[in-house]
Amino acid sequence: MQLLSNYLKHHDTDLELVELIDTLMIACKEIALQLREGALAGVLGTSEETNVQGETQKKLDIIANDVLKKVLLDNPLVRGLASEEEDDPVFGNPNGRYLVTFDPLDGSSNIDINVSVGTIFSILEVPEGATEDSVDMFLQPGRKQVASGYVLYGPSAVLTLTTGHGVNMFTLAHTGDFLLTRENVQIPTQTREFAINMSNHRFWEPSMRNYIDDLLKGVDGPRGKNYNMRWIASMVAEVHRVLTRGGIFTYPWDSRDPSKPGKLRLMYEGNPMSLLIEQAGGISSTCYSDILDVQPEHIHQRVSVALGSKEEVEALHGYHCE
Ligand code: AHM
Ligand code: MG
Repeated sequence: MQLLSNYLKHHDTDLELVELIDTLMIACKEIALQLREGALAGVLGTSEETNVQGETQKKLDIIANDVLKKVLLDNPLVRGLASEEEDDPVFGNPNGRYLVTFDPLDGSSNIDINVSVGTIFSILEVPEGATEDSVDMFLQPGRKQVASGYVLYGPSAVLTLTTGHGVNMFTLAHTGDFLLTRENVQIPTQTREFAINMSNHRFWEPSMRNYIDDLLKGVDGPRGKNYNMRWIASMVAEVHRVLTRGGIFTYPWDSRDPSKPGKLRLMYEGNPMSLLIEQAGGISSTCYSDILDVQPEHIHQRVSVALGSKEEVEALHGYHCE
């Protein structure tokens, strides 16, 4: 079995990018250890803090954010980072080549019930001529990402990574190394499995309601198949399932807060997951067009998400683009 860094080097990955990914994994191993200890380390429960989006932070949201921030800022390759848990970007070496955005602990409502969570990350290059540190340098469409991935902290810790040449999975071994366990992941083009928070049904657009209602009609409905449903409330775990056995995952716009395009965040969740899904042969969409083409206007911008098996996302498009 191949070590993460050896695998990347053997596949002609830029050596500085390999070093940056190794740095990210130092932080993720530390987060995995803290999660494993759970109540023993006193890390469960809620802090007194709220983040920039007004959400209450779990203690582990803050710990994971601090670990990532410290480890990344120690690496001179890092010009700046932006986190779901920070109000503003944080800048490092003015000559650094890379920008990193991350959701330190996605699905953190699952921490206290001991269900899977994950770290999601996206790597961009500093645009040419960006002499002044500014938030603007982060506002690049997802297609510009040079790498993205997540570490799922489940029964095992699994890194799923793309550097723009397919998707590979690496499992954290007891030695502390990430070892290649799945190469060139491909999402099945068809599926009978969907994931959506059904309790928001009454708040969706009519097109989304029609699509889901037709799935529920099963073999006698227009889609002609019986569908199964899953909802883990952890995007990392849902995307991991989609990459492993196919499916469609969606968190669409809803009318609970009409001013926001969706719940999930473009720079920390939408873009990194979309690159993985496209690299594995799936589609990742706002329900109307590719997420990777969205031009970000704000660092904490939200986005409507529908991703997964190619033919299923195309069917969903049919309902939205009639
Ligand atoms: P978080 O980044 O604050 O954890 O929020 C994102 C999570 C996703 O992982 C998941 O898909 C969604 O929120 C679950 O939302 P809901 O609470 O509506 O089930
Ligand atoms: Mg999240």
